[in-house]
Amino acid sequence: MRYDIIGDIHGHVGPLESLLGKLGYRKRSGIYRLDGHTAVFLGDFIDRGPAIRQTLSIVRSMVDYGSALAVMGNHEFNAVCFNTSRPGEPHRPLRSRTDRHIRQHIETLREFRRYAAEWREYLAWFRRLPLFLDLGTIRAVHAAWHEPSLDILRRYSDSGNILTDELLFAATRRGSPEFNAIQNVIKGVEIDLPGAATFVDKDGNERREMRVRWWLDASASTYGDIVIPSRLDLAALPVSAGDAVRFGGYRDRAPVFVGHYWLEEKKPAILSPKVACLDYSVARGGFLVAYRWEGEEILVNDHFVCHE
Ligand SMILES: [Mn+2]
Repeated sequence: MRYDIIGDIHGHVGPLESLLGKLGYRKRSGIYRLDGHTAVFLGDFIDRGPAIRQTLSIVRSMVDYGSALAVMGNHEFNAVCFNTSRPGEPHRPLRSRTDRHIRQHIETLREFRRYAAEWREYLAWFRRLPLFLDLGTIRAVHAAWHEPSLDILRRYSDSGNILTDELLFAATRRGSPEFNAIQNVIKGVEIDLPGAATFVDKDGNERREMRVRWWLDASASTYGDIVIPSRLDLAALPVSAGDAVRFGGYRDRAPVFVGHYWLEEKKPAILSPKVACLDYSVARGGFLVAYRWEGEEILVNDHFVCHE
């Protein structure tokens, strides 16, 4: 089986159809497919973009038909939490409705304003998306293949790593092992910045945690080496012993594909011989990117395909 792994779409249906076409998928009876190939979507179908309903319709029809697989992104997880309350507390959604959370989700809410039943159906479908996929020959997860976290999630479901009610409620209690596991796997492994250092994220929010390059093999020596994105003012700052940031790297046989990191390079490149990120910021003027996997254990740069 060949896999075509596809990064974060965020409602950009034009690039999605153009990329599927470029990969050779054709619409038959309304569903994109290509014999001998399975598409693997890495999550983050919704929010930000101009055509979220159409994007969901294409992705879901392919998954239902069997021409694609999909994992859950942090935007789908957040949508489930935004629209679900704890039992007995109907007015307290699992994700608080702050301005920041509404802003992140507003395009989806707008598009589905007049399609409430359809939106509820998609929320139920999100709940059935695996949190990560181990296909034997390759692995797919939205942000990080972090074994200790995956082990925590595996306890909840022996049938595909689904967000069960029990896991959902545990994972939305800040500080619980399940909360941290979901954070690591679908939002990215983060560290606190040293001292009073902060940075401003792409939405203009000031943060004091940063995502780290979990796939790195060597133990890192400066914060500039380990954080995403690289920051000049952190580049020379040595990692403190107290932080004890050590990277086991990723060395398993099966390559891992992730989305999530809003990469900005004009030419996609592997992160390591075993890890590739396919999020090249289509929702910010970048590209929708796929990787055509043909059986290789060591990933290669000429297997990336851009939507234009
Ligand atoms: Mn994401």
